[in-house]
Amino acid sequence: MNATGQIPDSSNSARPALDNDRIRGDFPILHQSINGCPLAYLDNAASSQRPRQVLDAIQHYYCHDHSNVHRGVHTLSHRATEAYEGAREKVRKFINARSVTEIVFTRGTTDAINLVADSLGRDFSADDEILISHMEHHSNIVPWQLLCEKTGAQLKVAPINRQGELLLDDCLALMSDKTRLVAIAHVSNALGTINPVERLIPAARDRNIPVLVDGAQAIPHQAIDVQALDCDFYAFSSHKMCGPTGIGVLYGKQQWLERMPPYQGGGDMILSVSFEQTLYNELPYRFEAGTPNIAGAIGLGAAIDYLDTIGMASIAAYEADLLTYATSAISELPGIRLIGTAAEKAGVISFNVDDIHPHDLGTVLDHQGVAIRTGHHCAMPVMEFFGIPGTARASLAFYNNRQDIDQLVEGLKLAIRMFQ
Ligand code: C6P
Repeated sequence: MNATGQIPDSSNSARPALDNDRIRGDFPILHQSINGCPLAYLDNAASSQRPRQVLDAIQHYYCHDHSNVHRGVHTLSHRATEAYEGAREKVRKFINARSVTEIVFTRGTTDAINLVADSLGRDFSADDEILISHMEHHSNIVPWQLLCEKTGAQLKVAPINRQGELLLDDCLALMSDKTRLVAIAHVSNALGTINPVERLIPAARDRNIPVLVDGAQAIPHQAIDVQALDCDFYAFSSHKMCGPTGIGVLYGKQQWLERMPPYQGGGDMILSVSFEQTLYNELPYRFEAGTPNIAGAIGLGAAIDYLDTIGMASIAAYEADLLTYATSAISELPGIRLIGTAAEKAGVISFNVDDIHPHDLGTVLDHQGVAIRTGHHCAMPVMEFFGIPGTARASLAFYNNRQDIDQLVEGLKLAIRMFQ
């Protein structure tokens, strides 16, 4: 899409190679009827679906290998530990981190960001500032507001334009000696905008400011190389990348994690405990207090294996083509207003239709078997910027196809007829 929201005609262009039929066969949940219609699942930004390979890995673990990790001398505990740490290595390789010591398992993106806010932010003061953007998810706003309440630090917000793009120069101008952290979404969940983190991070680096990238909506759609990005922290959730819920990752550069105090105390995060003194464990265990989500990590590892067999480059190319097709088809409908028309976009299409409430659109679509999300998408400041209560949002994954989009468009036509 270009900056004005015009979609080039791609109907005759060669379609990227990805065996969509075979891939769809891996996802049992897709093969069902909803309200008498085939399911068109277009709510992937909220949570993706899991292939059989991930379900099998979790079942195999519970049927054969389950025990607690890092604790037992018996065979099952060894197996569980090996599988759990094997998953950590898969994550390391997937994002090209230097070392597994930089991979902390969390409950998800929200938990990862809260970890950084609680731990890195512990010595922030009233002289300090945290810089975010106007398009952040609440998970990358509220933890910083809580930190500001606790420490007196100030939250600065970089502006966006009417296309939903970050105003990079304004963002850079907000960086100062007071800025202790920049925290920014790689991809906006409400708009689909891909932020120019490759340009923002070096600029922050020049000013010695660490950067946390909220990668929740980027990691399912493109290859991520944290060393090439040179970000200080990268947070993401497994459930948006075909893995289980309740598990996610905080990547943190070793130099930062080493300096950060633990944020939760308990088992496994210690080397020794006495009433006089407790010695904390090494990285990354220092940040993983208590019995972790072992099956979740193993499922995430299986999801990574699965994505690797398809290839993130193929996924990105396939989804870009589908996004162009979908945006073009939706744009042609009467009364459509696209919210988020950035030049660089991932597979999210947010829109409104005349004054039809997004929830009404979502309900009519559900009756047609089409699952989308409606509302503010946990990004209320974005909605306020555009002067709307919410949007209808269709979000894509590599297992979607043009039939899903056609079903969405037919459902929207019906809704438009009903509410006219
Ligand atoms: N966005 C959506 O429908 P958790 O809930 O911790 O897995 O992810 C939080 C989160 C953080 N940042 C971004 C950019 C996100 O999109 C999300 C989750 C979902 O858009 C659920 S609200």
